[in-house]
Amino acid sequence: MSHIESAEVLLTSPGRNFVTLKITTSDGVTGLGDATVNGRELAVAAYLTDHVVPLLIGRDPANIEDTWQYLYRGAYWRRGPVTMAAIAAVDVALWDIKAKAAGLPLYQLLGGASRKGALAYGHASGTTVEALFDSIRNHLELGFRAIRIQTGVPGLGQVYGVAGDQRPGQRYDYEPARRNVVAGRALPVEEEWDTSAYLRHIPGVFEAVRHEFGPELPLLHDGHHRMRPIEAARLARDLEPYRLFWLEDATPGEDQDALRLIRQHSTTPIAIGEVFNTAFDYQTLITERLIDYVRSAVTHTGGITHMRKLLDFAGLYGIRSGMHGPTDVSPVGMAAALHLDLAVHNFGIQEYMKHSDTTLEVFRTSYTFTDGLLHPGVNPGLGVDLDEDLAARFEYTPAYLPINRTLDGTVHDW
Ligand code: CS2
Ligand code: MG
Repeated sequence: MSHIESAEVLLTSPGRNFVTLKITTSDGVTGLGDATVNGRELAVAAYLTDHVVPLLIGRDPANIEDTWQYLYRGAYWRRGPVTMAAIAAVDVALWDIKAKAAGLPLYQLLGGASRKGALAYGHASGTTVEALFDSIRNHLELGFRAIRIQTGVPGLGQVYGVAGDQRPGQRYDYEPARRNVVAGRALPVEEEWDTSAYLRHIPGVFEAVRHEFGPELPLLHDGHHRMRPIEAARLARDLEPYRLFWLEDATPGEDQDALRLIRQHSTTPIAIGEVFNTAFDYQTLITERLIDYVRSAVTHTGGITHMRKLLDFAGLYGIRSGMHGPTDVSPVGMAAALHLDLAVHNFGIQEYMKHSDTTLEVFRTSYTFTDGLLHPGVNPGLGVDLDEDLAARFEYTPAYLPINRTLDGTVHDW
């Protein structure tokens, strides 16, 4: 019987920090899993190294479900982003191994392809509406067929989701956790926020974009958990004329009941879940049909094994996938998402932002983006190789996501 011979936790920072688990079997097959939790990387690395890797050595790599249950149910202290990202990394690495051993791309083990490719949405943004238009045009030229739009808010400085204004053809990273050194210590950057100003501004932005780009382009928007339930309900209603593909994370993620209030007031489709980490976080939302899209990432939600269950559960209620895919999900996590996207019936859309050239030199991927559709490629396994020598040259650097404060200085959800 083949067994797990070693499992290594690799930290690298080719432009931003990533945590990768590499499992090697006694047959010499290797598998990769992404364990990156943006701004909290070392916590997952320590959980893996100190509490998970010692349990893996000697196990049969083929028994993925049993290993999942062993790490989840067997831990007593369950759930949470750190634990679930660690389990996800093990799970994805084992699926990578199983598919490589079978000589098949992973999606074939998940039931095969249900579509030609996964519709991707890109992030257009601008500090002004004019800059946003340029960014939308840029994304259309890059081939995107669905676009998320975010803008600056008059009177506020740096706002979430708005990269610097873009030049045509330019690739940009947005909101990486930032390194901000104050008196020798890395501290989070602080941003300011005013929900009333945001709510006054956004409907006009959508009106202008629909006027310029027409009614057909699928448009998405992210509220980044910043509104109170009644504010979110009002925004969802105000945006109805612009027929959004979705309004994402309108209210803080912990409060499942808040989504009920939005539903009572609006037919704008609702997406949530990038900060969730188990199917249990969705129980009320799915069974009461309070959302339309599940936003979890494979990396943060227990891997392929758990995401597949979550998506099958959502599918029973007509709810579709919209997996999280910012650049803080590594190319390994993105590849895992794409295999699931291709296989599940209730796929909706996939978030996609190309990683930097440096990241893609360290992680060599086989996925493609053509005519707005992503495809995981047909190489056996996940289709991602890690150049470990190159990875070792990019040392981990502490960085935080920003902290948010309202204009009177009160800490607000970022
Ligand atoms: C965002 C994320 O992609 C999204 O929709 O909300 O970029 C999120 O801010 C980051 O993943 C945080 O690390
Ligand atoms: Mg989001």
